[in-house]
Amino acid sequence: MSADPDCLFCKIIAGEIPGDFVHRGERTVAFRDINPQAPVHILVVPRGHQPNAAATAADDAAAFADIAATARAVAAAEGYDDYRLVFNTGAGAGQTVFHTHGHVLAGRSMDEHLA
Ligand code: IU
Repeated sequence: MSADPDCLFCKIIAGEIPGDFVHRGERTVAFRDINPQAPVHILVVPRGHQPNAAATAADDAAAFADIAATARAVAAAEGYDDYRLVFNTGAGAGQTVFHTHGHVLAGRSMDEHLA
């Protein structure tokens, strides 16, 4: 599976940088966001390097099913059936780490995340 030696999330997946993992699967991992924006804020990350969700959609659409299933599982493990799954896609949309990841946000009114 491809990895980018300069990618922060590839380094976390490889264990070169510590991550607070809640899931390590065959195709996805999940770890807690270092700067949580909600009581539960977990990043779901495909192991294969793609720069963003648009590239994943174009090149590995099945990865989205894995991300969605992992998001549901990690939210449920935290005790939440209701959660938000967000993909910031491109710098203009606020993306800062250019390895596809979904933000799983739960634990307070999701209205606060609509802006
Ligand atoms: P974004 O969608 O690319 O903006 O999200 C990147 C997230 O990665 C952001 O919420 C950061 O807090 C988070 N993060 C992290 O969890 N660990 C890190 O070492 C770094 C960023 I740098």
